[in-house]
Amino acid sequence: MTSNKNLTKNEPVIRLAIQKSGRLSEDSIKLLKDCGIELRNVKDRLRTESDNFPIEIFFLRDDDIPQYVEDGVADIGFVGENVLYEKNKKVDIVEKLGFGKCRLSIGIHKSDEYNDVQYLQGKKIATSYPVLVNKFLQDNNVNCEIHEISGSVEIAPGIGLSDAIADLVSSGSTLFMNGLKEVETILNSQAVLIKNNQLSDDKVRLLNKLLFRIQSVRKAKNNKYILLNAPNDKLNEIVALLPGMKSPTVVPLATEGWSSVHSVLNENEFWDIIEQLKNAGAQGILVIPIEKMIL
Ligand code: PRT
Ligand code: ZN
Repeated sequence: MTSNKNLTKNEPVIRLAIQKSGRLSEDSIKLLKDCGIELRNVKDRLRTESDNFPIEIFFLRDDDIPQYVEDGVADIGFVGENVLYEKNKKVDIVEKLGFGKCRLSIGIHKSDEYNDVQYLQGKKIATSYPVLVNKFLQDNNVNCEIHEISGSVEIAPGIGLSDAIADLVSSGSTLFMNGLKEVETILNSQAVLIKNNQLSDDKVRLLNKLLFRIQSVRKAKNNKYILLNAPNDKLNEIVALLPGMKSPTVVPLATEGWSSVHSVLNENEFWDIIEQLKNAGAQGILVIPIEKMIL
């Protein structure tokens, strides 16, 4: 493999472990791309580099990522919290990444009556997450036998292997298709950036550089740029509704008595504020995605 062609020899490189193929792979690579990090041919590779950032990528099974980062074979990794907490490795969580969202939930036969976790007392539960499930059961003083299986957990009650399951759920359709209903959430999970807990100063500097980009990309995704026209006599009311990064920009329109107002809105408050802006007399509202946001 050739070295990063734009980088000087011996410059430190940060080694990032991501999932090779699975639900986190595409979003992991997309996040790096959004951060302006160009990767060489990522298909069917075990590792790759970037020509424009001192980073080396290792492609691994997600289950192995916490161990690799704990051992320092990789400096940092992108991995689901579900895997991280199940593996219980000594690594630090640096940042939530906002993708790979799911929950580890308990499912039981759709027709069974369920009041609380005591339902599980003396029963059998199938899961690929014995550590997390055991902790949940202990915290709730429930004595329930854990049957560990590595895949197709959702079929266990149907074939009489268990009374309940604990598995990852996102849309809920897998549970539904297997005649199960979701009754408890053990963990809400998303992909996180983890790091080895003894990184050198050089690596910390590179991590901070990457983190700064990730945070800018994520902030931009959660916000929208908004432009609107406002009659000058309603300007104060409209400006008061808009937060902006410092305060909204107001520029006069060619048409007498009107101004153009520019601002940034958070996704969560977006629809509420749009409604209020319309009611206050705003017109021609344009909403534009933001690519990067540096505060
Ligand atoms: O080969 P490797 O070990 O790397 O991959 P894997 O097969 O173990 O993992 P993969 O690719 O399936 O999932 C990787 C990570 O994606 C998980 O560890 C979670 O952090 C995250 N994630 C997010 C999910 C889901 N959503 C998800 N829905 N992982 C699995 N599922 C499965 C779930 O197990 C169930 O079978 O999807 C089904 C349920 O989905 P719904 O939409 O029907 O509810
Ligand atoms: Zn896995």
